[in-house]
Amino acid sequence: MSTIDLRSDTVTKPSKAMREAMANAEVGDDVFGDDPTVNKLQKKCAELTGKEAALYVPSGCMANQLAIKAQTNPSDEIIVETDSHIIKYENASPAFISGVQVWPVKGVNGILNVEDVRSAIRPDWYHFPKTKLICLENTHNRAGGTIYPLEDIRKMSELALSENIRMHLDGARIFNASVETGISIKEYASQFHSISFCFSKGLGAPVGSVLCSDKQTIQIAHRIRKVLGGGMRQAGIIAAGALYALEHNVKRLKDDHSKARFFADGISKSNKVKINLNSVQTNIVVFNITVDANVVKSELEKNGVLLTNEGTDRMRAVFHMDVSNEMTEKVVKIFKDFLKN
Ligand code: TLP
Repeated sequence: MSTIDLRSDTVTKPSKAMREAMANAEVGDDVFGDDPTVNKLQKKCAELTGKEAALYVPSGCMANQLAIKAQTNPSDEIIVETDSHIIKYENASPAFISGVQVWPVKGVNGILNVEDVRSAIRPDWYHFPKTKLICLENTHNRAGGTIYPLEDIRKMSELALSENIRMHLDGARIFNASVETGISIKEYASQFHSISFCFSKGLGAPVGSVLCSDKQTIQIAHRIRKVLGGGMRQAGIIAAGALYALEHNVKRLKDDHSKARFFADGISKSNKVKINLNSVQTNIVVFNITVDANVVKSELEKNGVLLTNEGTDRMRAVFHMDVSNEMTEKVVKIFKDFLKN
């Protein structure tokens, strides 16, 4: 029985063609700045986002944390959506690495209300930290892959500009947003001082993320990457996978969105599932369930289907290139059969 792994789009394995591109990559020592493939990737990402410079890093967490560290000082404050990856899944790194305080603001489906953010910005007073950075997430993972509307982003960046606050986008899955809306990566990135995105999620590369910003911010991030032990040597091998992903795996993300939609529609027919179908906008499906999610998870596992749960009533299924349409149909059937009993 083959496994259908819906735990994350991070589980994708490099295709044969991607592996070939990786095997044939020209390499050098990237800590000396000598790796031609890493340099090519960084140049391409800077162009793609319309930023001055880019830095290839091992993970999305590192990209976010470098962005925070490079744009704040210890004792500053950053505003981040309550359910964001930065708050939920990065081990309080803003406190640990940057010495900043995170001020969480609750959004709806991951989207922040500009007025809520306005009231969270600290007035200039010696008792208060300085608000230095606003971080948004697009698509929003925990909200179920929701797309941050460009109009809302624009309003936020106008506010940030007027308050002299910088803006960072955790764009781990920005390509999912871009293929779905038709809005270019450059257009999204233009509203932010820095943007990070991942090659190792829906794009199907085995390792790596990138941080794009102005030259000065990237220079600082480069030093901090070294501090954190993130300097990589012949990284061209993995960067070649990332380049391959940008060339071949972007448009196809739409297929993942269709599979997610098919799955969501299918399971929504069960009265044991509570799902907001409007939140299913890309490749992630987050839903509530009235049966103990731990039980659902282990029963599905027996049928070769892997999902994740948070607590006893919330589950997540993520669609990606290693899950075919047939597999998706099979999962819906297994799921419905299980819930019937
Ligand atoms: N998300 C992972 C887990 O960490 C939850 C997943 O399976 O979805 N930003 C966002 C929005 C992310 O979803 C993730 C990873 C990251 C950053 C961090 O990327 P990595 O795992 O490369 O450090």
